[in-house]
Amino acid sequence: MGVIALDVRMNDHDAGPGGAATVTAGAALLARMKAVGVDYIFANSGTDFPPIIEGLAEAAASGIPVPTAITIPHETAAMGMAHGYYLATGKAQAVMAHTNVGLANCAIGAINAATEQIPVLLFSGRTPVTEKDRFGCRTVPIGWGQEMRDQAALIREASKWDYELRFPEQALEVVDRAHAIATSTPCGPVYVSLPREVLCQPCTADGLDAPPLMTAVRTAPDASALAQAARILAQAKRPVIFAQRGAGSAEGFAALSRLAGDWAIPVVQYWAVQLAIATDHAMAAGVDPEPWISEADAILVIDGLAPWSPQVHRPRPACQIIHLGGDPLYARFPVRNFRVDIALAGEVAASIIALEAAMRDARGEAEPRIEARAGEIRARAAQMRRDALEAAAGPRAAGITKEWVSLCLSEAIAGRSATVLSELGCPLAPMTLRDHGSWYQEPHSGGLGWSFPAALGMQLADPGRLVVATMGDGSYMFANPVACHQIAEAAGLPVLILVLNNREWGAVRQSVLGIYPNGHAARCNVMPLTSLAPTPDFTKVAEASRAWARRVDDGDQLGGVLREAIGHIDRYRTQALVEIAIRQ
Ligand SMILES: Cc1ncc(C[n+]2csc(CCOP(=O)(O)OP(=O)(O)O)c2C)c(N)n1
Ligand SMILES: [Mg+2]
Repeated sequence: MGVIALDVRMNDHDAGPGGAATVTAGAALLARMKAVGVDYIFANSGTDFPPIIEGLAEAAASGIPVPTAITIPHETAAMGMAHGYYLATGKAQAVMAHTNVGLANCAIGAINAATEQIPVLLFSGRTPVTEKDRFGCRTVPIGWGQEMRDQAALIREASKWDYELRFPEQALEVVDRAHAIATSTPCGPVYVSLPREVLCQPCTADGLDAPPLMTAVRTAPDASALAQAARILAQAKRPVIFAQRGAGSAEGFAALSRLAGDWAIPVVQYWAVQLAIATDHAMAAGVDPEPWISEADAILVIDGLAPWSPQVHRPRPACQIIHLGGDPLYARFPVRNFRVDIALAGEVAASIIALEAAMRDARGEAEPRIEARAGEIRARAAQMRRDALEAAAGPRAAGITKEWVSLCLSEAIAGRSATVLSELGCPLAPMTLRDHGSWYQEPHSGGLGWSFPAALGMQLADPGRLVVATMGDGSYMFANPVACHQIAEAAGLPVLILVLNNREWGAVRQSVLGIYPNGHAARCNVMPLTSLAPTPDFTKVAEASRAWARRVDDGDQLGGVLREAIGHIDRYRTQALVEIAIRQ
């Protein structure tokens, strides 16, 4: 880390004890974020921000390195961008919001981040406590209107740790502690509230670029649990893997591919929010726990909050169940009673790699069992894949299906390094995706409005990559699309947005049919509380921010339009949107 060049003013106001160089606590906070590795602050400012904005200008004027601060016109988008940026880079970013009201708008993003173990450094201002006679005191009525008894309570359930900055000299330590806690296994968001008077005060400029005070905690599975898990999987006749949140990294992804292939263990990606194995891998066993779960004598769950549905899927009583992940018991959640015979608690990728190594010793002895099942599993997995592709390509007389969009999109992006996000958008089964980081689905917390801003964050992290966010019409509207298109244009982020428009909240309608298949609601012409008709012309929403936009009603034209959209992105590096009429 280089020495920060500080152009520090040594006057009465700026001088600390003994005349030491000082900066405002606001500037110190920003500088410290850069020092711990934060690249971006996704900020939505307000009257609590003068010391932050002044701090940014102070840093720029003084040559103090600080993260790039971007104006984000809605907090949901700020949280989603921090989420997406982390998925693309593994680096925690910061969100700064305006007092309690901005924080309230961050809550859905914090819930999503907490559920998916995404570290985010979340800050919001705190309305001034003092009413007069102090620098930074209340000056406008909202100083009173935005006061809360316990501001952090707004998101405390979703944050791993929270704190309110009390003194300016705490700025450095608080950022270090926030970052270390957020990025410790299992990761998650943290929150710091920032009273305006404190941010306005000077603090020492010493040590702004010193190494972090504390390091994040990374855990690895207990050696005996690892040996036991390896033995169970090696000795099993019908082992199966359930992977829900990917394999942790490109190395973890490669290790899982080898492990599944070498040991002939099918990998089920039920309700997967990240890709763990190529969809056309010989051991990719589709997205349905059946028939695998009822046959299994050993199950390895990799980072799965809800790896199957206990109401529907029943592992055999004698089946041994191993859970691997940052927190295999998911202690944040009051109720989660999947059986855990063995817990492999630790970083996902490192744990998979360690498990693969631990299984190597038992290989020779396991050979006959592997031989016995390999061909049969390969044939069944291949048949499942053929069925999924055939069904997706099937008749479309009643209109375009989401599966058809998956198929067309897969073909349009084939051979490119691309990431597809789906928020009630393209289903995974018919997609052909082969790499770590090529697929993300909405978090299991389901706070909608996630995929568009997450795509923006990913694109910011990796400008050359093709990032495609596919989402339902409802999900698109939840994302505050006007704000998201503004960001895409302002920040030059050439994302491709596919809006799968069925003019309804189809998932809500389906859940009513699931519980009351023959009820009154099922017999209604228009089911209450599910229709979004008439939907706006979404291409015009995008065009308002000068995006390339088309609408597709005929499924046969979809492939061509997608290629045109990608061609536009390649050539002009600006955003594109395709609205696709989907059947209900
Ligand atoms: C913030 C938020 N509000 C409400 C919901 C409840 N909800 C779950 S799915 C859904 C409908 C999604 O509609 P759309 O994106 O159009 O997808 P479709 O089901 O129609 O394919 C709703 C409203 C939610 N998950 N998140
Ligand atoms: Mg819809």
